[in-house]
Amino acid sequence: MSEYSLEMPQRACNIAVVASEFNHFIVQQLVDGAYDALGRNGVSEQNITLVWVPGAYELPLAADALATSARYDAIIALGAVIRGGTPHFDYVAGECSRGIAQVGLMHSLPVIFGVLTTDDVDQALERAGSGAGNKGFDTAVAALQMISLMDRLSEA
Ligand code: INI
Repeated sequence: MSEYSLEMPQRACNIAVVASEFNHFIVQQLVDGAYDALGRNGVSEQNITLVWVPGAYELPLAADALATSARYDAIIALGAVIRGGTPHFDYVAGECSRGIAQVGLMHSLPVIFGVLTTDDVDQALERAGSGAGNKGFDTAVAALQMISLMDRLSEA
């Protein structure tokens, strides 16, 4: 029987973070959380590239360009889509999540979904806090775990 548990990579990793400017006051906290997790797990800031896009809808295209460059072991997409009174939320959140998944599958690369989709600002702030309650932190841990898994699966 083989089992692949969640582990951290045993090598230097290059990470791209793509973040949306829309709702910047929340997304900046997700970015800070991601940097915190990466730093705690031995990724130096020299090995992190941060790219800003206007809104969550633009995240997949930028992620695709970063993946095409073949310079990164994982891409972390961060954003905050907050429900308003119109169907706009559904289009932005839906296309963003679909596109991010597609980029990962097209490039066989961990492209991690760190986009908050919430009913209001308070729900978003709860998920962008310091320490354990920060989705950016969690997504960076997931990115590293996926890099390790992809390394081990490609060696198997
Ligand atoms: N973009 C977001 O990242 N979050 C939102 O909540 C949001 N809302 O609510 O409209 C949003 N819209 C902008 C969108 O992502 C694109 O940047 C824009 O439509 C241009 O393509």
